[in-house]
Amino acid sequence: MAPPSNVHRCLLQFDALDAARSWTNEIAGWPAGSHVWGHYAEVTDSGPAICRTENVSACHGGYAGLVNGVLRDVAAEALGQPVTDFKDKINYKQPGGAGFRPHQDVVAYPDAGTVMSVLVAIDDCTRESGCLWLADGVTQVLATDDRGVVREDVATDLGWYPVELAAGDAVCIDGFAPHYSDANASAAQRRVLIASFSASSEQYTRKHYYAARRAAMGSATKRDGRFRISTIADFAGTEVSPDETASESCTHPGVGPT
Ligand SMILES: O=C(O)CCC(=O)C(=O)O
Repeated sequence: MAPPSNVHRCLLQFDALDAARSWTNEIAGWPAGSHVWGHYAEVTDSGPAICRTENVSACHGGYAGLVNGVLRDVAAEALGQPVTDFKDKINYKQPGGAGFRPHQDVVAYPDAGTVMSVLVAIDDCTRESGCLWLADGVTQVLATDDRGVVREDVATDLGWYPVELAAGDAVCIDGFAPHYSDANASAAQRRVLIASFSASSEQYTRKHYYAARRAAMGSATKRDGRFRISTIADFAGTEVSPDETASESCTHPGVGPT
């Protein structure tokens, strides 16, 4: 069967993939609470495990170059117009790490208009390790439940397909495309970088997104007292609330412009 047209096989190869792996190891080693935008852990059966670093490219030149280079080109081609990056993150999904409930990125990203995300596999993403599942053909916002994820009865009726990726492959996720993933039931880590872009004409910037994200997450936490790693409750795991978080500037090694 031909791969779906939104999949780019071997986008990163050889040295480029080795570099992304080594950058990811470097970033994973940042101390808890040292990154202003969030460097999060979750509870697993074998103890706390790193699950996400937000806004990686703000502090990492290698990833900043990748996001603003080949990933931007891929997103622009998918949208058929110039794009501007506004977000990126690494999801680590360690063995036993949780998955993500069905959601649409346009709902999760406050004030966003046109969204195209590019997910790059740093490790193999298989059904066992919790690859992405996508549903095509959705062009509007779907009904959500009180957690902001697609309502269960609506999600059940969608035509889901798994997107298994080898390390270095990438998949484009349109802002309306519902997606979810399962927990990592394998013994290997399943790390991905996801960079998100909007149409340049909309002038939706990284600064705007991260300020809106912070405000949305702050007011949600004030309401329910729960620490969270996302604006909506798409993450199916249990987040670990860090003892302290750098609030003005990052304190981890290798800090670039913040
Ligand atoms: O990493 C995954 O499996 C899913 C990612 C995702 O949907 C998200 O981070 O919003």
